[in-house]
Amino acid sequence: MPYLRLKLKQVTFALAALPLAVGLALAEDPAAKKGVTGAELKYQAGASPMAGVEMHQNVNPKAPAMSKEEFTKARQIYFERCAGCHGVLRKGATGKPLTPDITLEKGTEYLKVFIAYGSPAGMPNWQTSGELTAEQVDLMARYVQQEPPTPPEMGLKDMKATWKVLVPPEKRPTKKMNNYNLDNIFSTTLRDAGEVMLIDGDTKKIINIVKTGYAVHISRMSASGRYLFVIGRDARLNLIDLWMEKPDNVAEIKIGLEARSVETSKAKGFEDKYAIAGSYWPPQFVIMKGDTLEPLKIVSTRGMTVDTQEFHPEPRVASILAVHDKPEFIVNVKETGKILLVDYGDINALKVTEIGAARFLHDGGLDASHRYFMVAANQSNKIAVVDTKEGKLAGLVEVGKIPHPGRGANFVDPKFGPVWATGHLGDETIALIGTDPEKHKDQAWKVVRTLKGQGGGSLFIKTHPTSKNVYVDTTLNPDAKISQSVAVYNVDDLDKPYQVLPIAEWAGLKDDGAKRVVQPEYNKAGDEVWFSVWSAKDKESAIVVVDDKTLKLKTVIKDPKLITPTGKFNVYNTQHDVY
Ligand code: DHE
Repeated sequence: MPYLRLKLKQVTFALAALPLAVGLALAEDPAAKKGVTGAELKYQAGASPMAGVEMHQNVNPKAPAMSKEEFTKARQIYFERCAGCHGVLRKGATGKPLTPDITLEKGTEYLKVFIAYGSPAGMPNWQTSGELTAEQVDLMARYVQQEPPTPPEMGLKDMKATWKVLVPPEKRPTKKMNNYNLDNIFSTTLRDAGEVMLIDGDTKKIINIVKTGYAVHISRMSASGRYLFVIGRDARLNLIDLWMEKPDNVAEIKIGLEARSVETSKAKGFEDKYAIAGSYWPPQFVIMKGDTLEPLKIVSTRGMTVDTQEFHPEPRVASILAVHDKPEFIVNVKETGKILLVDYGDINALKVTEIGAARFLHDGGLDASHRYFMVAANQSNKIAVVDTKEGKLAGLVEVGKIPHPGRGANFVDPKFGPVWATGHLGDETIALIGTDPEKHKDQAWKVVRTLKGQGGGSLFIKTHPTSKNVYVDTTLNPDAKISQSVAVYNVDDLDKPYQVLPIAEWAGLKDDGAKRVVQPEYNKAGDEVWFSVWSAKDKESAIVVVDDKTLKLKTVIKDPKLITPTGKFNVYNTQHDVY
């Protein structure tokens, strides 16, 4: 079969991120469809950084003809707008499959109408919303009848070719060379700048701005609290040494083409020894040396889905968490709905326990005892609970629509005992799940209480063991008043209505950006909560610090370099899974 080899120059990712930004800025909810909110659509359809990657492309002789130039254009649009829902190989994820066996039968005219007007099941109305022109819709209708182009795989040799040790371990400090209180540093994502800002939590001063991958997703800490790991959406992983006079990069590697997760070995005897990162493409995870990022072992996640037991060619790696008291990583595989307990005690004889949960696994965290891991299966509206001691599923809890906990929030419900809570993307509820099978057996792995929040579009919920408050953001709510504020609940009186804190207003920003309030994060002491006020990259953003006791504004962190702050990761809380 003839094929074209397409080459595209790297497009700037700021452009790729546009659909999300545009969607979030809308005051009403024009994308909303029956049963699917605009927030969900825009969130799931996040742009992939693979628009500029060289790919192998077969030409399907049965499909309408396309020039090489048209292929290139269409592929770019596909990865920026469509791949998040329909998958890289178009086998379907939250969106329907779009492989030629299906699309050729539908034909160009049908597909054009579908793309232009959308569908009640959730397909956006790309043309009537003004996001694509009639010409682009025609292009996409022809493109999806062609074979999906295949992005390259990435093996050890390819990874090693991207691997750089900037400061070898023997040239690094042998003790801490600065006076920072490392435990209270916040690694803050500057999403559209491709950097993290290290902020001193005590003085609120900037320590350093470190170059990283694009649109950093998360930061995680090594067991000792010395090394900080930062993963970009473009799968670039950076290792930062906090012992340096000015903490900075000491190693980096590209572990794939697109990624969201990284974690480090926490078990006794394995402190700082390994790092693990999971990728969306290729669908695999890699275990690396903790102090250099040298890749050691790559494991594919391709395989059968948990329910229909059909082969899935691109099951993406979602969240990864380290178990604290044994050498195990919990790897959550999105499309197959499987949770892998990866025993790294001997990485040459890796033992992987596969736990069937539900589709599509996304984000999660540990309960307060650190024995149970709770993860959102977002398209099944469930939270899967893994007992890490027994290595098995402890429960599959029915919750609200599209749970989205971040790492969740652990506190004690006055009536039902210890609970872990999640907010939802698709409705306004907050589900409290009992997590104490010893003393509160009847409540364990059940929703014991449902709180009503400000609205849907919630991404993150947070509390701290020393706090009496639980904060719930509503970042993706189409109503600006709601997306720019947070709800606070008092854990001692959960029947009391929530209080609303006007975080974006407190930021006092000079221009009228989207000012989405996202991801509460506590300081080490648990007496301050930090919120990002996230506007577009050419608008002013800020971090608002709230006094947790008084619920009053404590301070606002602003800086011209504080561009598009999203996640913030307090060193101590991240290192010890305190939330
Ligand atoms: Fe995230 C966590 C994936 C969109 C900010 N996000 C995670 C995790 C995954 C994930 C798998 C858990 C990592 C872990 O714990 O190991 N996120 C995805 C997506 O696939 C999605 C839906 C679409 C996309 O294309 O990326 C997506 N995420 C977003 C955003 O739009 C956010 C708000 C800003 C951004 O970066 O683009 C965003 N995600 C975050 C943050 C966390 C996160 C801040 C960590 C929260 C925490 O407290 O742990």
